[in-house]
Amino acid sequence: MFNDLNIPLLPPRASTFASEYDMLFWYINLVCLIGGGLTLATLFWFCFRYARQPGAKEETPRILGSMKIEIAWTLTPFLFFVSFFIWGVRIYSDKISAPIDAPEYYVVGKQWMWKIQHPTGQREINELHLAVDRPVRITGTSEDVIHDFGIPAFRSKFDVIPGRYVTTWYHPTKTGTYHIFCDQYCGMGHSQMVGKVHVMNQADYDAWLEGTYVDYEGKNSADGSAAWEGRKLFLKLQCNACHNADGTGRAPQLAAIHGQRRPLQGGQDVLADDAYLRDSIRNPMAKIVDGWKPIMPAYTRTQVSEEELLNLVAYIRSLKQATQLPKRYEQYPAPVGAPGAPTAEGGLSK
Ligand code: HEC
Ligand SMILES: [Cu+2]
Repeated sequence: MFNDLNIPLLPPRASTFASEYDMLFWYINLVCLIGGGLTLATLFWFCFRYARQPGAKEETPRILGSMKIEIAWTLTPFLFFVSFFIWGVRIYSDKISAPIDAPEYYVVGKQWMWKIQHPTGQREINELHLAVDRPVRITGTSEDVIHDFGIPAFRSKFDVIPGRYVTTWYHPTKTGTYHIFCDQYCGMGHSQMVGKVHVMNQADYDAWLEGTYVDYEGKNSADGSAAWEGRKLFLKLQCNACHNADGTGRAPQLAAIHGQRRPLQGGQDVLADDAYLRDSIRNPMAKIVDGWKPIMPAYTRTQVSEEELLNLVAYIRSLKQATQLPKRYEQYPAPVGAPGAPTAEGGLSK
């Protein structure tokens, strides 16, 4: 009933809980409003109706209680309160029992950020990517004090408590980007302990998992994705000594070549699909890009395993613009949280 009413006072409804939760919210509000209104109206009416009339006797009549009225005004609110309780328990028990096959995501609260780990290994900070219409289980804990992981658009919040696992679940129903808040005051940086949840369609989410969905806000691939592994390898094998972002390299710039036709020496061209990228690394001499010298070493199976090669290809596929390529002398940065590594707040960790 309330679903098609767009009341901007409320956050968007993006999970299966949202409409049921809102109905209960409005029901409680309506009952309280009507109950309070009736009490107030009666009060005013009595003030006028039973006001002392001029010339009336000094004494007021002594009236003893009425059982009927007592029962009516005790039982009526009681029944309403019980209805709040039953409805509330129904939603609550639904909220704490995740579907058995829902994949599990981990959330760790820490002064003052949210660390999130996907069941497939990807990690993110202050961001959570989810696929639409796929229920997920969320297990949360805290590294220091009590925080509370709240997503208003899902009508969901739960305390994350040091030394304990707390579980809830979501079934996102609408693609979009919504707020994550810390809903429990947790110290100085509490107001900055916020984030975003991105509900994507399945194809975008799969690309995000792989690390090739990077064009929104120009961000890099997800930590832990295939493309992210590929980037590490790219730096480790020093592919950036020749292929780099500066345009000073001795090799073609690799951004946005996937899916394009590449001109080859001898006048032919070839579609740069996954197989071509793979061959270009295993056996660079076979197809030389027009205008470049055949100086690229072949990377054999002992240097780059098939799995690593997949990651390299995913990385090249994820490159949509040249600025995403590393600099010529860039080294792989230490992971977040490691000694000397940049922290989410921008300083250096100890
Ligand atoms: C010594 C310099 C050098 C190094 C190191 C090097 N490459 Fe290359 N690479 C080249 C040159 C030059 C070409 C263009 C000529 C050719 O096709 O062989 C090329 C071509 C390519 C192509 C085809 C590009 C196109 O435009 O179609 C890919 C993909 C590629 N390299 C990936 C890699 C990867 C991945 C690594 C690291 C494992 C790497 N290269 C290391 C010099 C290098
Ligand atoms: Cu907090």
